[in-house]
Amino acid sequence: MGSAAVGGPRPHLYFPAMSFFSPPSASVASTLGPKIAVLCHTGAGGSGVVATELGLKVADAGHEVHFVGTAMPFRLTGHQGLRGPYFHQVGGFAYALFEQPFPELSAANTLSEVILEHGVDLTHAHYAIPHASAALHARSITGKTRVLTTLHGTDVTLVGTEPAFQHTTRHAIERSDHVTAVSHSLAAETREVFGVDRDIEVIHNFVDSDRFRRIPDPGVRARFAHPEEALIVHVSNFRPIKRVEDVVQVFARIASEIPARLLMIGDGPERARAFELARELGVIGRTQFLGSFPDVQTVLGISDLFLLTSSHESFGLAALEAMSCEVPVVASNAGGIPEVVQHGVNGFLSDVGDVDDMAHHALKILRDQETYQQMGQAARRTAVEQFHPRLIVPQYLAAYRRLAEQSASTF
Ligand code: GMT
Repeated sequence: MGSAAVGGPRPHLYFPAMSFFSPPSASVASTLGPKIAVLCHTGAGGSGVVATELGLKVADAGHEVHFVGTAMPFRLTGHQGLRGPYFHQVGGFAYALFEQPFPELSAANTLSEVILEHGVDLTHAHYAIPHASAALHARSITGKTRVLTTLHGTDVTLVGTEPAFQHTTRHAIERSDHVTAVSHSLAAETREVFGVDRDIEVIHNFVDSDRFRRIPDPGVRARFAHPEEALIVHVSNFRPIKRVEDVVQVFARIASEIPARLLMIGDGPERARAFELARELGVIGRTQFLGSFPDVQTVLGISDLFLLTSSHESFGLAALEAMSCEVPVVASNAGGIPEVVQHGVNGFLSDVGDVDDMAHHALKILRDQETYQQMGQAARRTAVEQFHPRLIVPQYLAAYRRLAEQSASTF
C-alpha cells in the first residue's frame, strides 16, 4: 500500500498497513456489483464470524470484498483466493507520548487508503465500536463510501451503554447510511437505549448448514466420551455475560443423574473460574476445556446437547450452529435467543440463572430418545428453513445495492 512507502525513516514501533492478495488497483479487477470493505473484530466472537462468513458468500457472489482489520479474521484464514476476499492489515504507530493506541484512527486511515486505491463503494462495519465510528471517519476523509453498520449485541447492550462510549455509539448509529441488527430484540433495545428513531433493518444471522451438520463419527466421539455417556457442549468467549459458571452448575446436576461429559470450547476471562467450579463440584474429571479452535463443527456434529446460559444474548449464533448439527439447545430466555430457540420445539428456555430448571430440561431431552431425536431434527429444520445463507445473504446484498445507488448526500 502507498502509505508504507511515505514519510521517510520510521521508528521501530511503526507497523505499516499491509495488503494480502489484493488486486493492484481499482481498474484491474472486474466486479459484478458494488465493491465492499468489511471492518470487523478479528478474534473468536460472533460478530467476526458473521462478518467473515458473509464476506465469503458475498465474494462468491462476484463482489470485490476487502477485509480491513488489525489481524486476519480467524475464520478467514485459509479461505482467501486470488479473486478475494482480500485482506488489509491496519497499520499503526506506537509513540511514547501516546498512552494508548488509537485503533479507530488507525482503522480509519487504512480503510481510507483501501477506499481510494480500490474504488470501494461501501463499507460494512460490524459492531458499532470502533468500526462504525472508523467507517464514518473514513467516509468524511474520502467522501467516497456509504456506511452500513450491523449491530451485533454487546456493542449496544454492554459497551455502547457505558458512559465512556454512549455519545460515540449513538453518533455511529445515527449517522450510518443504513443500520441492521441481528434480531428484533436488539433493534428494539437499540431504539430504547439510545432513543434513536431511525430505521433499523433486522437481518438475522445465518449458518452454513452444509458445513454445520451431523456427522456421527464414532472415532471422533470416542475421543471425548464413552458410548453410554451424553456429550454436552458449550461454546463462547467465556466473558461474564455468558455465565459459564451456570454451565458447570447445570452440568453437575445432569452428571449426578446420568453418565455425561462436558466440553467447554473457547477461551476468555471466566475460564479459570469455571475450571475451579468444576473441581469444587467434583465434575472436573468429566469436563474438558478445549480452548479456541476453528473446527468447532466437528465437535458439534457429534454432540447431544448445547448449553447457553448467558444473561443477555442478542441472537446466539453458537446455539444456531449447534442446532444446524441436530443438537437441541437448553438456554436462558434472554434477548434474541427466543427468535432462534423455540421452547419445547427445538430446545428449552429457562429464566436467567435458573440452573435447576435448565438441568431439568436437559435431562428431559437426554433421558428420552424420542424427545431427543424430535428436538434434534426440529433444530436442524429451524436452521435450514429459517437461517440458511440462501435466505439471509440476499437481504444484505439488497441493502448493498440500495446503498450503492444512493447519492452521496449524507456526507
Ligand atoms: O457473544 C459475544 O460476546 C460475542 C459477540 C460478538 O460481537 O462477537 O456476539 C454477539 O454477536 C453475535 C453475532 O451476531 C451474536 O450471535 C451474539 O448473540 C452476540 N452476543 C451477545 O449479545 C452477548
